[in-house]
Amino acid sequence: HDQRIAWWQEARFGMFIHWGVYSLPAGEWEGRKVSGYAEHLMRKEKISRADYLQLAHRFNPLLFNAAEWVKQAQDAGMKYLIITAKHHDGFAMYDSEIGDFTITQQSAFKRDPMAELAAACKKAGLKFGFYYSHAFDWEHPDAPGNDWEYNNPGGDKLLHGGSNWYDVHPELLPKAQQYVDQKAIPQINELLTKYHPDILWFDTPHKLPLSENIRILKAIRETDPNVVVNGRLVRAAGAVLGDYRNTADRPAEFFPVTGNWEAIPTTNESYGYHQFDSSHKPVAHFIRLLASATSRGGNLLMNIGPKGDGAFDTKDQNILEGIGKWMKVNSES
Ligand code: JFZ
Repeated sequence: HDQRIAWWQEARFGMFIHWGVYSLPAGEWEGRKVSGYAEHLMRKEKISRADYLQLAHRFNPLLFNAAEWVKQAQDAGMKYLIITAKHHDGFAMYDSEIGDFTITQQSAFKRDPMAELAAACKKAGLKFGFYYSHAFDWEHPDAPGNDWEYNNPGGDKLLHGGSNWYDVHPELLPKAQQYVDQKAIPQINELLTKYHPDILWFDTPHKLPLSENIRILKAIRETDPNVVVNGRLVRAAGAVLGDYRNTADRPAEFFPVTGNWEAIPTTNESYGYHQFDSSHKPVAHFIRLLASATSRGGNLLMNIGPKGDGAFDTKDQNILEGIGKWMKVNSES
């Protein structure tokens, strides 16, 4: 563990990127604004797998340029980059051979942006990794979370016992296990063996029972004992079984002062690009967070949401540039 996490402890500042099919509608559905997290559009609007695929077919981010993204991260002083290889919608933003819900098979773009980013990061000496939604998967017929099309447990409804569904309805567990065996573990193995990421970032562990999360962690360690794993893969009675723990996006006053930890503030109120959310915080806010995190021994993984055309939002860009200017003035080298 100590060796595995050494680079991460030095890194201090990283770029978190939420980018997917949802970046195209960007908080709008059937002519209406959809507030909150833009990356939750499929769940909020109860969009069917077939309708979501229509969006995927239109996804064609021709302005995407991996080297340019990496440059913007490094110019802001960031030392690592983590991007959504698969968010809760279940759509693989890389060339996956598991299933057909993938960017290479379904989008007009056809390219593999994760491969391009992995290569660009490696070339530039930026640590690189993936966000992978291991629990929530709204396209897979057996996975937790989709209660509008499949009536699966783990969704919004209190049907099946809400977030403790596996305690209330253990008979539904084999279905979720089937998803873990058929999609989650094989895709995580693909990501590890095809792209050799430095870090994997997981989320919403409460959608699966502890035993499933531990099974996934074991599979990861078997495939690649050196990959750093965040604290939101397995959470058991306050304990963290990953390499470090994550805080919620809270004010600096509540940052921890001990252990390995990471905060994940986003520039506005959404992680994925939201065309109607202009609540971006000023540059000074992020510099303060960074100073506070660093002084308490933690890392700041600042999120931005690139647009559906592959360009960064100018509001995000301005924040990154502002931080970069401060970094330049205040760094020794
Ligand atoms: C989750 C996701 O649902 C969201 O789309 C995004 O990916 C974000 C980074 O993670 O949302 C969360 C999860 C946990 C907390 C807040 C938002 N939390 O612990 O406060």
